[in-house]
Amino acid sequence: MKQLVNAFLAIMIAAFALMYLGSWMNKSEGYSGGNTLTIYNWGDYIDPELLTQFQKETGITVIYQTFDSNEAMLTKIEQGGTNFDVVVPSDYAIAKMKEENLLLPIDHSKLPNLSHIDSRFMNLSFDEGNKYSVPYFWGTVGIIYNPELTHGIKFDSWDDLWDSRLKNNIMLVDGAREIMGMALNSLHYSLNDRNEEHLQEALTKLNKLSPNVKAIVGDEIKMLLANEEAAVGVVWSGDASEIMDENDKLDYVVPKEGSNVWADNLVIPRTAANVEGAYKFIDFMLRPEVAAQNAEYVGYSTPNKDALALLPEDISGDERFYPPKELTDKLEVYDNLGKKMLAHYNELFLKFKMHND
Ligand code: N2P
Repeated sequence: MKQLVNAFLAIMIAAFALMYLGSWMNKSEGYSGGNTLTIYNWGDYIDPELLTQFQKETGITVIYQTFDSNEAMLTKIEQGGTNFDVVVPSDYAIAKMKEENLLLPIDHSKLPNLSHIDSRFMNLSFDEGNKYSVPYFWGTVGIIYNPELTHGIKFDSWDDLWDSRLKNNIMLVDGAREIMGMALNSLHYSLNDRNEEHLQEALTKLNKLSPNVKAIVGDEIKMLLANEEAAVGVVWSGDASEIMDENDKLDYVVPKEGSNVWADNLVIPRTAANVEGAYKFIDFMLRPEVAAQNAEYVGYSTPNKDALALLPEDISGDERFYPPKELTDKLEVYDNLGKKMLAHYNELFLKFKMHND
């Protein structure tokens, strides 16, 4: 028994010593625990070198967490108990967060580098005057395909995906809005349609796609398509550009029935713990050299005009990933459908996913 008590005491002493050492080490960095910045971003959506550079320049320690859909991010922030300093939602998610009073207004005077953003990407309907959000990346949703494996199909229409020759050969991005939107667009409805009959029609049509669907996947979709695990994918434009960097046989199109044009922006949640740090980080990401390096690394399209000017012509001149305004004006932005309708879209997408299992 005595031995047991001694062992217990030894463990307690060791634990206290470790706790003391931990707090001493924090202090010895010269910053209190407050000098950290917590970022919540999509997976594969930043060049990690830039985080290192930011930490070196500012002495701020970055804590970095990722999500793979707006829905997952929204659920987490709506639940409360988080203290992210910078988050990267898409357009409709920003509208929803504004409505729910989850965001801090942005003081433009603290962001001198905001002047580098192309006016085309400022003042968009989800956040007029950019009161709460700062452009980060933008793009479309479309079809990536391998011409050698797809029987000469052009993929200029969403309906091409239902071609029976593509059996078990398509991968879909795991996003409720993206896949419901694709089905609605294929039926010539808006990707923001709220009509129950149209939504059920979209689900029925999606279920008919199941024989062709090999998998519904997150960020791994890039690796899988580059390795030719499937001949076709429905993906975000920037993922397509990354895949095509790995495997130049592939091509990317936005089908003629229309699709989604989206904008991901940096925001500061109301519960942020380090607002000054958040401004420093956002302004850092807006620097043309930083934004250009980031765009080259992640493969997505930058809204930063002075960064674009720094990119090689084969990137900035590629209209598949930098479509002109006349073209994107014909595409749709996701509306904030409201809590109930968004949940309904999620539920229909889940039904389709279960149909695929
Ligand atoms: C990056 C995801 C991009 C999100 N992995 C498109 N809104």
